[in-house]
Amino acid sequence: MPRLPPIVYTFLLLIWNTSSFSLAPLSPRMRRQSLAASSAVEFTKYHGLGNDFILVDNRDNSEPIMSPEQAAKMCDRNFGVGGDGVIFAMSSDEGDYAMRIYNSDGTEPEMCGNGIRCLARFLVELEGSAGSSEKSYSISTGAGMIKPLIRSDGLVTVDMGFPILNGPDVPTTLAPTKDLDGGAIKAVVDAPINVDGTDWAVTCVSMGNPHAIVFVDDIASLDLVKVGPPFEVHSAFPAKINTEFVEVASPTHLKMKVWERGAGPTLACGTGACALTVAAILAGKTAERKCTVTLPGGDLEIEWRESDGRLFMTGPAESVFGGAYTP
Ligand code: ZDR
Repeated sequence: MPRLPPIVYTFLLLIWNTSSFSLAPLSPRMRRQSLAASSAVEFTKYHGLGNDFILVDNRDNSEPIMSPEQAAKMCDRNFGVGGDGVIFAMSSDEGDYAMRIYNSDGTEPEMCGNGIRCLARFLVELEGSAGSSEKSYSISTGAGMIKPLIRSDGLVTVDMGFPILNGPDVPTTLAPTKDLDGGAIKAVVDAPINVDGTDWAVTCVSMGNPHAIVFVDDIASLDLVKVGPPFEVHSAFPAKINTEFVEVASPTHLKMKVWERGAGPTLACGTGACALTVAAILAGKTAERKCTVTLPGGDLEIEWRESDGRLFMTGPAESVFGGAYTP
């Protein structure tokens, strides 16, 4: 090999030392070795309809191996890996696994619908059991036990459990407008709210994490970046709020834009798609229990099952790349 001038070696060394992560098409085994050598955090990047997450194998630790601040830095799209959140695959006594997630601002939500589809695909990869057969998991989350099923066509159907409709439990301080279950549940449906000087009507639904749903006539003309932020921090939502703006295109087709708590405008929101389907039924916008929800990043199929009230979400989850990141 020809000798290179010393300046070239210095330059190469400098690049090696200053790069905070490397894109690595490495096998999981090779990546494990490089983690041990450098104490970098291995990750795999996934997305569900463009709602993108950094997945970390955290099965050997009872707490996430990164702090919320480190996760927020890792999510930075210019100075880090880039993502709407970091998801930690944890071991669990109650379910097959547990999920913890930090939003891109470092806050910790209870649940993430798109993220749990990604987590299911990540677990199959970690277990080395990827194949064409179906695979289901029970995952312990801040919103209870959630059950994703990887179908043989690669899509993931998630049993998202039951929506929480009692206003104070969402939580919201807005006055309830609708009695459900013979008055046992006081729901906030199409309730008036003034946000930053504009009057809106909101329906509030929790999927473990809180959502406010606003029906609009024309989603295309909505200025999300202007109207989203003041909803997130409105005093009617003590835990802050994810806000979905929804146009009813037909009884079985709902179009949405989302401003997420702790993450801003994302391309998709699984818990939000479930929450808005429930809201559309409660607010009398549709009587259909099965709807296609079109999000900026693509479509999810949502069913609010009539027989038992459970919600099911079906959509894709794709792995994009893996690497090692030095916090
Ligand atoms: C909306 C979400 N991306 C999903 O797919 O369900 C969840 C992320 C968490 C959300 N930002 C929150 O509740 O703080």
